[in-house]
Amino acid sequence: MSNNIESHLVENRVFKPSKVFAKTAHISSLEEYQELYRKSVKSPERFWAQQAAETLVWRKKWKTVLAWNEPYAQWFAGGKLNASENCLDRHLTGARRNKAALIWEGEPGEKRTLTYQQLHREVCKFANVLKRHRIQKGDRVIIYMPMCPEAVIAMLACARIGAVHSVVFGGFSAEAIKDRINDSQARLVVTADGGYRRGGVIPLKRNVDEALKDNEQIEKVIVFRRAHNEISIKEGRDVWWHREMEYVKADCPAEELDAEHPLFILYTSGSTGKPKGILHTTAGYLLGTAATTKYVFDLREEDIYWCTADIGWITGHSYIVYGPLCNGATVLMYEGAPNWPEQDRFWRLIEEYGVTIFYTAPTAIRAFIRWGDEFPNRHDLSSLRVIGTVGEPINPEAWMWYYTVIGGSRCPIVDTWWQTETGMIMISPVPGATPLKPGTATLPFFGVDAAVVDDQGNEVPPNVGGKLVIRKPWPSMLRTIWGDKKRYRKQYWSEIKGMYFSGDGARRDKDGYFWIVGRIDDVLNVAGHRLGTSEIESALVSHPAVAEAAVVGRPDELKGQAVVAFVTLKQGEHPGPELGDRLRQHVAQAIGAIARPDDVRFAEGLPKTRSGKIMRRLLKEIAGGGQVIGDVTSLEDFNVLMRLRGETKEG
Ligand code: 7RM
Repeated sequence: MSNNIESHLVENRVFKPSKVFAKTAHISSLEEYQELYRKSVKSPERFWAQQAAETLVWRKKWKTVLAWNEPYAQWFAGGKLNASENCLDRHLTGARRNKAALIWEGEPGEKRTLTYQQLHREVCKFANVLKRHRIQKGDRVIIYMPMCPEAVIAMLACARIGAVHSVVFGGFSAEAIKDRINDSQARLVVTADGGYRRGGVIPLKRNVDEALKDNEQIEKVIVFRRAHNEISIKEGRDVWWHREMEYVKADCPAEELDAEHPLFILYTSGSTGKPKGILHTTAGYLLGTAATTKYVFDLREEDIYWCTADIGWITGHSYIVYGPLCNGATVLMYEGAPNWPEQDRFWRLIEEYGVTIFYTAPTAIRAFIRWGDEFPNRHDLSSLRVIGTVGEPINPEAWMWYYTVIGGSRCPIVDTWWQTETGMIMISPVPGATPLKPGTATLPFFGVDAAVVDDQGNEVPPNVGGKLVIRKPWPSMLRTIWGDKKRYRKQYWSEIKGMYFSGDGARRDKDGYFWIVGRIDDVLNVAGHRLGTSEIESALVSHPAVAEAAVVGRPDELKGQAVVAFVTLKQGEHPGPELGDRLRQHVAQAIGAIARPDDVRFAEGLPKTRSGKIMRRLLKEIAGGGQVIGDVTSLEDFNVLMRLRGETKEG
């Protein structure tokens, strides 16, 4: 069994759903979840067909639920619908017409609310703007916008006419825009003059200008005026959003589209070089995101729902736009940074708007912990009823903090595991039903046949690590990598025969709960023991001095790999050899001597992607004493990398 990833960290805390919560929840007991789950994976097609009939509005019903020709899936073939109609028009016939769809706050403090009717009107108008510029069904449109309602309007306007949007995160550079324009062969870019972040203005239009140097392919750039910063306008190419909106009618019937019509391409940085354009299609994606939004967040008509992700990330697509709006929810959207003007901005927003559902990332939670409890403690957070996390494993100590300080020991935490590729949440508690344990995403969503397997595809016994796979197709799965079928098959469908391989390592405990141990590529091999990164990191974070930790392997003659830990400390803690020794000891005690770090290196920050994931690949290159040679375009803060390179060993 030496091939398997070992697991040594034990977590015994369990939090059962409260009776009060369960009473009104969509799914109100573990038995109910289990029964529904069992049926749903026994015949997923029946489950999803029933959901599709309940959840979506169709122009024409499908003929076949699933046509599966591995690795290509077609869901609801023969069916016709429109995603924008499902998110807007369907809500206009009753009381929801005047319900807030989007409540927006800009970083400087402006406030706007758009009802479903108002949002519908804006989307129709902007769809007509796109049509005026000869954008048609199937054309690709790049959206490079700040977090403001117009970003959502642009996405839904594309969906309305069958154009394929590709949102580029507003923090990405000109280089990244250029790559994505080239790969998608887009003809039009929607952007803004600028957007606010931590008191400054990000010059979005300037980045677009740079990306478009020597570019012949882009015919039009539509510029939304947000920050009033100075920009240059290229005659004939660049037009103002507000001017364009003056010329068009508010009437734009939604195109009737095939269930499998492409909805969007979203680029994710692969581990090497070229970004992958993940393609999602209409019906299956919408169904997966809508159903999970309803059950995982236990969504109700009166909720104020806030997901803090950027719209340029899959979490923004699925859980700010398509999932919530398809359900007719009220979505809060905030433009800026959590620490502007002070570190209590998020808590201020929750109090002011009475947010009931809050969804954020472990990286943010670890930052909140570092900043201190005084910031959330200044505010009344009692409106919250469900809180969630996504993006990385959440360390049990961070989970406990989130549970008590933010959730008031009252709100279930939904730790949601999924990927850009999966489109929807795949493994997560269902609040009201699933007993929670700090650090695990718990159990699969209905219709999701997730498993932990060895290299031959056999399920491994409880508490043995292996590869996290999905054994049956699901509606919101990616359909391909844009323009690269070969890579699609190789990356996801070749590792283990007949199964989708996620790239993650995991184990299941005796209750069947999934514990993500990290990316398979990051697994360490120490003297013949295969160790996932997340347990060692969690052990470090459980020390009171530690804010954040990342563990990587360094080549070692004796052991194969030595364990190197990069650690950032909480405010007021001081780095030094003595603390380094204490941390090494702490890990040995929590997990065992095999996991004791050989080096502890203190850092001011860790290199992260824009969505907050620690980039262990870079740390590995630094720990090995080598050059950082890989792709760094997705790195959030280049200075962090520079500082780390200059760091001397302290532990
Ligand atoms: C939604 C998103 C996907 C990768 C995935 C994991 C990691 C995400 C969790 C998690 C542990 C979680 N899409 N990941 N959620 N690991 N627990 N709840 O993040 O494409 O950007 O990343 O993120 O490694 O494979 S993503």
